[in-house]
Amino acid sequence: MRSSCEGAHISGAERLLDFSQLEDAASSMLKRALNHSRGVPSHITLTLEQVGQEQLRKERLLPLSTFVADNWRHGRLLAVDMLEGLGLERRIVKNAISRLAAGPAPNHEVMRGAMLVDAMSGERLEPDRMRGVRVSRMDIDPAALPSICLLLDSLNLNRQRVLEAWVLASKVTLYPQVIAELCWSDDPDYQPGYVASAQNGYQRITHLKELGSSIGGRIFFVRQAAGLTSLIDSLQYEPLLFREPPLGRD
Ligand code: WAQ
Ligand code: MG
Repeated sequence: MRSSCEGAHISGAERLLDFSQLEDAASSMLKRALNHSRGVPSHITLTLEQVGQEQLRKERLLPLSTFVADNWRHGRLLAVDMLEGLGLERRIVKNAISRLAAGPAPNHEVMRGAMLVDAMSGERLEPDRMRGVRVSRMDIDPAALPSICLLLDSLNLNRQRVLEAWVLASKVTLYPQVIAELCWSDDPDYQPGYVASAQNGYQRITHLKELGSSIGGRIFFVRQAAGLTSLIDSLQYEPLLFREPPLGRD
């Protein structure tokens, strides 16, 4: 689903579901589009595409952890430190964050998809700078949903938003070209965000932006332009279902 108002992005969401769930999911997507803190849409698009079972890949969610930051400035410093700890250059990380915070699209609005940033040069790599790269075709494996909800319950995090971001980050960081993802929401009432990486998992940070700001987005730090087309293709089209994170860490 994606929704917009006079061309400006309001919200979006993607699912990967069995036929039997399509009606209910379409109805809840519509409800979601119509009741959003970023505003009332003038356009809503629902796209449904068939994916063959034989293409379906199953993987595990990233281990999840939460870091408390007193405020968004502290949270961003923490994020920069985490990204630097993954081998990224501090200057490149800070510059990418500034661009996200200023509104990543050329008109300084939010993008529908993510920024792709070359980890070596800091260069923006997404082919369409208005749109960004939108990750799709991922969900929780229905067989694993009850235990994943229990796990989130035990952490007091059983919310659709957390589940969806966790799934998205678990898909993005599966590809070896991606070193890390940084995200915070564009919803004015939601301050948490995360740094995700195959190395350190899904690391939530309780405050990554000021309350009331409608500027948010995602940055994928990638190894280099080589293989970029196939990476973007996989992010957009490879169907993936996720099961519980590996035991031993939470
Ligand atoms: N693919 C690429 N980029 C996306 C996608 C996607 N499927 N969905 C959203 N984005 C980008 C887009 O630029 C949005 O403006 C931005 O991310 C924010 O999207 O553990 O709610 O759906 O507490 O507002 C993270 C923390 C919440 C969750 C993220 O993002 C937690 C969130 P939102
Ligand atoms: Mg949003």
